[in-house]
Parts: sequence; structure tokens; C-alpha cells
Amino acid sequence: MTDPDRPTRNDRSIDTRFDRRRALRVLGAGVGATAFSGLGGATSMAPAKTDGTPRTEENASGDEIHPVFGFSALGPDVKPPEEPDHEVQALIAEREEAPIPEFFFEPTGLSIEPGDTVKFDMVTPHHNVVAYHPGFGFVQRVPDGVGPFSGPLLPAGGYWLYTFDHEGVYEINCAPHEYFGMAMRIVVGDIEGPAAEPLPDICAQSSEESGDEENGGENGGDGESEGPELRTPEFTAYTVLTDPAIDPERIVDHGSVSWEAIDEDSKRLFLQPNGFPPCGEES
Ligand SMILES: [Cu+2]
Repeated sequence: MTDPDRPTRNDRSIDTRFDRRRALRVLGAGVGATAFSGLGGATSMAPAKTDGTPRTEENASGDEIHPVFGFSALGPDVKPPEEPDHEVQALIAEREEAPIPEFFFEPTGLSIEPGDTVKFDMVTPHHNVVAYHPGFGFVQRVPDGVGPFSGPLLPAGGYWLYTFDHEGVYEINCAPHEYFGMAMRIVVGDIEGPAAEPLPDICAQSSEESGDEENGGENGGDGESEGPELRTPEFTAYTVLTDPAIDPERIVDHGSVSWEAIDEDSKRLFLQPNGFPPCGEES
């Protein structure tokens, strides 16, 4: 069932605004609503107010936006150490054709300036933000000089702040939902750094591997084969991050790109990768 209004991979003139009603429906019907009821009455998708509750050891991670840990708040009213310049929502939306919902960042592509602070609003429960960084076993998809950074898993109503100081392209994911497609791209200033280049074509790679050359674990870097094997974004995170809708230049052109702009085909689930589960394989 294909929505005739849905943009195709090549449609560059699509409306990038996210359909909030769909996520609201999910929130209203499910866990989101109950989670919110315990969090100071934040019941809408409106940006959470963060000018009320003072920061304490119980509800926040400290007094600064740390370059590795960011700043974490357990509720929407916790006063941030500084006002954010941009906001990204961590969302869950039902799928018609599968029991596992969509997990995604909204927007999924965002253009900001060096030094800008982004607020990640946990509109739905239990997400975090993790850099695609070799320190976490990934190929480097952040600008050179950026260390590994991540936030903790946060409940609905919580938020996480991070200041993006280095110019270049960042790719990030939510650790528990990466395989389901919860990844995004942030262009900080100019399009530069390793993630300015597209992710390696894993299909071309695997056909090379099945050819003649022996392969010691090509990892998508630039021919470097030393050190630990690093992995690229996998499963739906890979198809989302290679969707043309969030091409870095397009992100810069649009300022932000909605999850709605990502092709349906790029959001498909990969529930049973080849070789798993490893149960009694014979022929
Ligand atoms: Cu998540």
C-alpha cells in the first residue's frame, strides 16, 4: 500500500514538515500518554518548558553541557544550563504493516552553525544519542577531532543537550533503536569531514567480497585495514542514512529535513538478518 502523495527518493521538492498528528495518535493511545502524566503535565508535542525546576543531583547531570556527556535532564521542567538553538524530537510512530513501530529523530536532517546547542527532546520513552565514532566501534562519521560522545537512555519527558563545536557532518543514532532506523545527520557549518562523503555502498562491497579478493574485514574507511574492524551503520539505520532526502547538501538547502521526507522503502525493517538466529543451519 503506497501513499500516492508520498515523495519518491528522487523528489527534491517535497514538504519537509513532519505530520505530528500521526505521532500524537500513537502517544495518545499508548505508553507515551501514561508516561507524560507523571511528568508535570506535559501532554502535548509543544516544546517542553525548561525554565522551571532548578537543576538538582536528582533530576539533571550537572551544571554544564559536557563535551562527552552532554547535559541530561529527567524532566521537561529542568532548567537547562543554556538555552538551546535547535530542537530535535525522539519519536515513535506505529506502522500499519508491522508490529514494531518506527523509531526516529524529527527532524532527521538538521543544519546548524558551529557552537550551536541542540536539545534532544525525549517525547517518547527511552532514547539516547550516540555518535558514530570509532570509540564505539563504528566507522568515523563525525568531523576529525571530535571524540566519542553519547548521552544516557532517558525517559519520556527528559531531554539531552549537546553543543556541536566542530565544523562538519555528524551522524548519530539512538543505541537501542539504531537497527530500526533511529539515526540522523547534522551538518554543522560547512559540509566537511569523513561524513561529508556518502557511506560505503555495502552492496558493492559484499559483491566484491564474494568475488576473488580475500578480505580481512574491509570497514568502509579509506582502504585502511589495520586496527579493529569498525562497522558502518546497519540495517534500517543504513538505509535511512543513505536516503537522498538527507543528503548533506539537501539538509543545508532546507535547514531541516523531516522523517516524512525519507522514502518508505528506506524505513523498512530487517527483522531476520542472514545467519541469525544460528539454529541448526545445515545445507
Ligand atoms: Cu530510540
